[in-house]
Amino acid sequence: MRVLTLVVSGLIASILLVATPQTTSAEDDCDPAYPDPGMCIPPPPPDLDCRDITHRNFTVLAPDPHNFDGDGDGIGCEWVLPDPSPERQ
Ligand SMILES: [Ca+2]
Repeated sequence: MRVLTLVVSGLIASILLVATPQTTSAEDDCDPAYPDPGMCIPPPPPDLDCRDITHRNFTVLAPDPHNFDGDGDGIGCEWVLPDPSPERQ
């Protein structure tokens, strides 16, 4: 009876482990089209735009699922708009 209790406890523990969301696989969700160090952009969905991320001028490989490299030169989000804040004189 003690053995059965141990087996059941083990099964319950296993089920709980499996049911617990894994947070350590975040890097596995990085899209290989954006391989620069320190970058981790997940593949769509959702489709992201440059304004949705903080990275600029990063390497983009085909097929560029987010279309960060609109002009196809292999560099993503390099068309940063000028700072709209007025210059102090
Ligand atoms: Ca580009």
